[in-house]
Amino acid sequence: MFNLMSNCCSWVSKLQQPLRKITVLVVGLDKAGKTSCVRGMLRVPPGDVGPTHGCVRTELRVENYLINLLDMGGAPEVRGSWREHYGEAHGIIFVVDSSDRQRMKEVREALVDLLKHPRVAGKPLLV
Ligand SMILES: Nc1nc2c(ncn2[C@@H]2O[C@H](COP(=O)(O)OP(=O)(O)OP(=O)(O)O)[C@@H](O)[C@H]2O)c(=O)[nH]1
Ligand SMILES: [Mg+2]
Repeated sequence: MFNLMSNCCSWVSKLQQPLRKITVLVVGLDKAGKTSCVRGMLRVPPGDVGPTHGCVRTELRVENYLINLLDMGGAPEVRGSWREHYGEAHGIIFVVDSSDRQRMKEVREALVDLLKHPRVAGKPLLV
């Protein structure tokens, strides 16, 4: 009985908490699986996804968080545009296709480039 009351109180207090908005940037090489990961998080069936152009924004609600997911294109010629969003990102997901061993050097270069940016320093990073 005490547990039930305690669970109810914590549930009610969670409901009363204000919605917290955060922004998560999703980057990585082209065809790494960024859009597929985002679709997985949104519980959308995988399907056939083409290359992402620019920045695709979607919202995901997790408990009291409203997460603004920024899915970026990963082609070499558009990677420069990632940095336009480093400032607004609270955290970064760097997607790697670990089965694509031939591109590990390119992955390393893109990750090193990302990490040395001052607006990325100190922010949570999930690889
Ligand atoms: N076998 C397999 N295929 C996957 C997986 N994840 C993604 N794919 C396929 O790989 C291809 C590229 O996936 P995307 O999610 O579009 O990759 P992306 O990183 O968003 O690529 P860009 O938008 O071009 O930067 C698609 O054809 C997906 O269906 C996976 O876990 N396993
Ligand atoms: Mg994509």
